[in-house]
Amino acid sequence: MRITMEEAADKLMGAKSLLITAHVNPDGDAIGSTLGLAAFLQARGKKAEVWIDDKLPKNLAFLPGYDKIVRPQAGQKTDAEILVILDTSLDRIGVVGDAAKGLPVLNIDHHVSNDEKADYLYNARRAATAEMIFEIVDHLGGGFPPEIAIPLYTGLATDTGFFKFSNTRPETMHAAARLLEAGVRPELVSESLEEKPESVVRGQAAALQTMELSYGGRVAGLYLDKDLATSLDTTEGFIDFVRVIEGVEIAVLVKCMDENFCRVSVRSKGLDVSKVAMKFGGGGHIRAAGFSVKKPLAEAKKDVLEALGEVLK
Ligand SMILES: [Mn+2]
Repeated sequence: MRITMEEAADKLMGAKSLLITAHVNPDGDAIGSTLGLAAFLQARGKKAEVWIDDKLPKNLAFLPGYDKIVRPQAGQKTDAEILVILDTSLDRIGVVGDAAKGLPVLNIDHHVSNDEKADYLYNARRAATAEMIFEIVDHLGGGFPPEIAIPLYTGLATDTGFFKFSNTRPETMHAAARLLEAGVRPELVSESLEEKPESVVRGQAAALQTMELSYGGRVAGLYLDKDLATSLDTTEGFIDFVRVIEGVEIAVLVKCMDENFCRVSVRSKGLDVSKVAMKFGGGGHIRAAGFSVKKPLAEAKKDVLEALGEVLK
């Protein structure tokens, strides 16, 4: 059942003990909104625990409350009265769903794709779930001490690419401004989020060495062989290094995890690359797609470039 912000606030205030969770593979908004809400409820004298069924990103360790997040074991049970799911539907919370079986579910989420299976769903077009929590906390009053303000600001900042993406509305900036007034230091948040181990920066440099332009500069690619690909902790964001090159219409990352197994990501600025993914048995959207090719790097690269050539026609 869909409910309003005021009704969601009532549900939160009506419980003495709450279990709060968010999606697996958690991001800044998932962690920021859960920690901000938990801190608010604790300040109101409630028992509020955060359980997330996954490893947490290290670059969020600066958030107050991060250390208290529980990664539940399979079979672990909660004694909370209500399960509060943030930033996702019920389908992406891992074992927390089993731990809270039988409990009423309050779902607060800004994704339009929400499956609406929760008992109570507050869903609204907002830049981040953190923006929805900001509104609830503001509605209920009590201000924004650091343990609430810093996580909520982080959720807003990460889901909007630091207020760059099209989901950044005037209301988003107003909420962020209120959090700055409450004392959030934006430079400390961004410095913490952007910090990387030396190995990651060296990995980026090595990956960039493989950059090649094709089709007169309309396609830019990074082609990582097994040695390089398996030495990297992450390749998140690598494709954006080449996507921004002037004149590039399609960016591609080919990453061979084995002699005969390459993962491929493709991003376009408008051309439909989902067709290419489909051809190789993968999937995705018009501007972003992924698939794998069971061939060595040189052959996988040739096949992928050939298929991209069709898209450029
Ligand atoms: Mn979000």
